[in-house]
Amino acid sequence: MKKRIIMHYDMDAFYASIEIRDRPHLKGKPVIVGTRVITTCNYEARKYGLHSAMSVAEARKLCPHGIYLNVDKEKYTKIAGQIQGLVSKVSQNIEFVAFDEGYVDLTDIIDKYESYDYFAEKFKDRIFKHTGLTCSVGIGYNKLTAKLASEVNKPGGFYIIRNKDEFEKFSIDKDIKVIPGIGKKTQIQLRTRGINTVNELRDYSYMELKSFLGNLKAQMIYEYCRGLDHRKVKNEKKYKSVGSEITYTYREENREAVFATLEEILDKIYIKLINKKYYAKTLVIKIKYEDFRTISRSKTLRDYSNKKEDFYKLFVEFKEEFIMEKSVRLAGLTFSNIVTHNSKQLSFKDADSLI
Ligand code: TTP
Ligand code: MG
Repeated sequence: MKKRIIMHYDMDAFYASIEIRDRPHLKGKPVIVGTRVITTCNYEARKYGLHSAMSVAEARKLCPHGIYLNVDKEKYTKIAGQIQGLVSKVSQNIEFVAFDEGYVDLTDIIDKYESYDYFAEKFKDRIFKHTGLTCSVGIGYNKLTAKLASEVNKPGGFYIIRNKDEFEKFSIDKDIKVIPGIGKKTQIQLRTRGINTVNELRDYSYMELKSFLGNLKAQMIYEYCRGLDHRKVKNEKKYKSVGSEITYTYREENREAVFATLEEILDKIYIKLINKKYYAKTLVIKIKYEDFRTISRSKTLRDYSNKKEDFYKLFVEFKEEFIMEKSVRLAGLTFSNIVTHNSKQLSFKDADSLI
């Protein structure tokens, strides 16, 4: 099997960086985003011991001169969608694991670049050029090593773990908590047995780990501490869309009637979009004529939206521009280019590389 090359990227202090980008006078100051609890804070604020999930009240005590901002999730969602769009132009073999991070399987495309370093730099430059935001990048031979690598030179840097030997060197003195799956509870179970570093963990056989961690956890940790990880980058080829269409039992000749139907469809699919907490960017119209010729046209907003009036505007443009050549047997509308509000995946077109 061909050796896999996986990249992990993670935006730096994501919400805080967006706010600073949009208000440049905040640059260099400790910036905290959160109402009651900190969602994130920039690296200046972290110097005061502030971190995600800390209460804002406590943060204000530690860092009274910090700039405290409310969360503008709608804005962050749009930018997350923009970033995911950029990433999906690198490859279709991508998996978005959170709002601001994801994996890209580079196995089949990395040869086009002169080196891993070059790719990592180019990727970061591209994100910065288009969004004004920095990210950290890790390249590894599986998801585990890519993820660990992206944390090494955070914020703004990159790191590469090329093979098992490099992983062993990299992890030799690392605390066990760097290994995914070793949370607070598992840390206690391990530390009480004197296991504090990844290297010490490697001294334990699978059977020994199993005796106190259980089968599943033991297997995962046994493999991870050796740099083994077989998880695939879950390809998000399936484009999300929300749409509906009707087939007339007769052939509709009246243009107004077709658009009246389409307007009802728009109402219907808009409700679906909202119920799913999706944001969309593109509206697609599909018409099948009596001779079965099918045409589709799309219109795209500048930004992701969940506002009825934005989509209605696109609909009105369709209505004004559309020339109905013949009577119609089917009419439909679809939202595409969708991003979910609460993170994760989406769907974007154009797969071609590059950076
Ligand atoms: P993270 O990637 O965990 O953090 P970050 O991007 O702010 O900082 P880092 O440089 O360490 O990567 O999370 C991404 C965004 O998700 C973050 O900006 C805010 C949001 N978030 C929450 O809303 N609640 C949380 O508990 C965490 C951890 C993040
Ligand atoms: Mg981040």
